Amino acid sequence: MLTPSTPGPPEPSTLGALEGVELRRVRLPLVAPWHTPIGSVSTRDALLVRTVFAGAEGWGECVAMGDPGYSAEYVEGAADVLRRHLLWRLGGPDPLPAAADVAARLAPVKGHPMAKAAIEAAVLDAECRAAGRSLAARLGATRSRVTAGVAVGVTGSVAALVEEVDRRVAEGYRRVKLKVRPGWDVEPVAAVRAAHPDLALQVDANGSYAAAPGRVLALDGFGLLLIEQPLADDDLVGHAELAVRVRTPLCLDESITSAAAARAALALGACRVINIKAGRVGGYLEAVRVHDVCRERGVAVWCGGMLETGVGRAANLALAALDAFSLPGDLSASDRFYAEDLTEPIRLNDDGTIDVPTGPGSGAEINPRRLAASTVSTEWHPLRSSP
Ligand code: SMG
Ligand code: MG
Repeated sequence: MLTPSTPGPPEPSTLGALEGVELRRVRLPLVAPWHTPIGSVSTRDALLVRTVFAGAEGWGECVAMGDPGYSAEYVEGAADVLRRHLLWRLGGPDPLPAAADVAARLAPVKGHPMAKAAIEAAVLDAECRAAGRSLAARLGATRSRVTAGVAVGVTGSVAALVEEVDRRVAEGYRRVKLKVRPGWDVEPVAAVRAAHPDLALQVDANGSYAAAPGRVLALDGFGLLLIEQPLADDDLVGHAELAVRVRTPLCLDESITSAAAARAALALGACRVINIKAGRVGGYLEAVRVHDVCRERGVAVWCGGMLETGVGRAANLALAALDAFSLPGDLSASDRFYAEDLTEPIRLNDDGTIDVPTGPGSGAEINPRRLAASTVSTEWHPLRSSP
């Protein structure tokens, strides 16, 4: 049996006390509007968390979207729960010992995994930077580069979709994910498959077949790698019933909110593949636990994306470098969504891979000019108790 990957031991603390946390709202225009079964986005309204310790600082990105369409969280709500209920739990007379303790400190607050994950990411980043160690090494990564994947939204016409897929393939992407919903499925998927017979192709429905599970069967004949989240988040039994009617593996995204949820889904036969997003499961450390559950069971996983800026994208690359991430993730280059990222741009290699950052922490190098130009607001929350 495979042994679970063990993240490295906690670093000896050169961090010092947590002085405070900055919440920073940024807005980045997308290179083109992004249309999905759950809404459209033309500007990424994101929330960054900066933890400032006496000895180091770190950044995390909250992946909540502007609207509560993907999950219950949304960026303004995440900022609110951070300021009212989460941040103070890291301060006070009993200083936070390490990133591994963040989840337990925040556990009295139910839900809000994306807000919690952003704090944990920022503490992990600071901890790794203080130790001169990469997040990838801290999480137990085994690869130095990962195969990229690109997600293509719902477009105005089938011809426009095929044109976009042609362009992505020409850019060097070897795996493409299409967004589908009832009415935008068989015809576009058939057209892309006809134009690219050998392309690694998969689809994501964001739960849009909940009212018509039988319609998913029409997607079974296109040699897809997987069909992602056809039914509602909480419908594990419905997914299990559908899974025995289709040959294409079902993959769950929204339904997998923790390692326990992953165990339940796999025990029920609700999916054969899992999309892991650190934000959705409450942090990178829980994401590693989801990975370990899948690894023990021989289940394929891949790293999802939430239109992250370079801050979150770099951390996702570290996660995707763990060994059970056997399928390409929604890990594209910075320029897939942003003409100018907040960080040094993440680039696609000629062979369709992206390098896993090796620098300290997440490896993201924030460009101060770009950060300042994208910032909408900042707030400082001091946490150090007076001596
Ligand atoms: O970052 O490449 C990306 C986006 C990938 O499709 C993507 N994400 O359900 O997997 C998903 C969506 C969620 C974000 S759109 C609201
Ligand atoms: Mg998805």
